[in-house]
Amino acid sequence: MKNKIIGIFVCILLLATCVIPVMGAHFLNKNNNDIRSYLKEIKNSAVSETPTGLYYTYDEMTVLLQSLAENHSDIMSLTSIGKTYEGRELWIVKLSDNVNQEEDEPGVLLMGAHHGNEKPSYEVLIYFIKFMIENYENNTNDVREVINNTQIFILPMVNPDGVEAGTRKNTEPNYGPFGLKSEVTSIGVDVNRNYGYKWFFLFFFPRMYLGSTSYHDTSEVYRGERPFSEKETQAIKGFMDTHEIALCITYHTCGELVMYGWSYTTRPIKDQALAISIGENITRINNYKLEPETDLYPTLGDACDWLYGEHNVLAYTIELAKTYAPSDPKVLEKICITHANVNLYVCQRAESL
Ligand code: 0X9
Ligand code: ZN
Repeated sequence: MKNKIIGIFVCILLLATCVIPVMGAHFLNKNNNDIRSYLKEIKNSAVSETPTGLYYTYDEMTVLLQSLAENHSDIMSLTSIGKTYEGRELWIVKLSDNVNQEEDEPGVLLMGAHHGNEKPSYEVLIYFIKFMIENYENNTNDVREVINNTQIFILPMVNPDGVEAGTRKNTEPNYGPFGLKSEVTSIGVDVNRNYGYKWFFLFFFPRMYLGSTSYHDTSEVYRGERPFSEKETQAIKGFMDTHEIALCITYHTCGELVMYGWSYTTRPIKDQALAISIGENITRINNYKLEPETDLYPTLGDACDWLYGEHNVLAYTIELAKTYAPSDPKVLEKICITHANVNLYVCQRAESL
């Protein structure tokens, strides 16, 4: 009996080791009231409707970013960090003084639209780029200071193919789970399940992540054939290999939440106190609820876990808005203004990390 148990245990171990590789502030020295009046001090640019509607399309965003980069080349650069399955460039904006040099200044990464059907998540970032440029030129002190002392990297659309298709997932065809089928079985991977940190935990703890990530390619939370199987996550991996980032916000919709810590476990991160303190200051600006990532649900392969686990980046998920894509321009404008100030705070806070 004892030998049988040992035998089973050895088999499980062997299976695991063989199968897996194959599957394979200075700002917030201010108190609350100061923050409110500080927000009023910042000049806000208006959300303007694009020719085709309230939200930018990928092409409209491309034209805008190219023209901003051309006209403000002293503080803004525009680079592509890769191409999507459908051939769209993954645009990353850098805002900083000496923008073409990699300086010894803290880096902040802001990302939107991991999920293509969550339009406010990129809209807030397009707005932020315009807000920073406008206020830099108007000599707004806080903005100038941040541009001069940090390096801000903004990837408004992580998943532009999904944005154009109006889908959560990207649009690359799947060939069954693990790509083992010879014909196309479904479309798309949830890009926010494809990062390589603890990705294999699903194999060990399937019940814990039931419904929040999946082997099944037809699922809305399909995690892909292997870690970093997707062009979007590969591009971000390549970017992170060559840049120093201290703080990150990745925007989603919806739920009005600011989330910190691990997604794969309820255990605290080693910088828990710092994560909560910065998170509290963010929620003082946007009045959202602060909670651990796992309160929404535990999951695997999301951007924040990988950024913190692999690169020590203090990373937050912000779920914007009450609905996926508000249609009232006033509602969207308020979200954009508020989160321009959230982003500004995060950049200022990065200076003293
Ligand atoms: O599931 C996601 O990727 C995000 N939520 S959404 O409704 N926009 O799909 C949350 C990602 C952060 N991870 C956890 N909170 N576990
Ligand atoms: Zn999302």
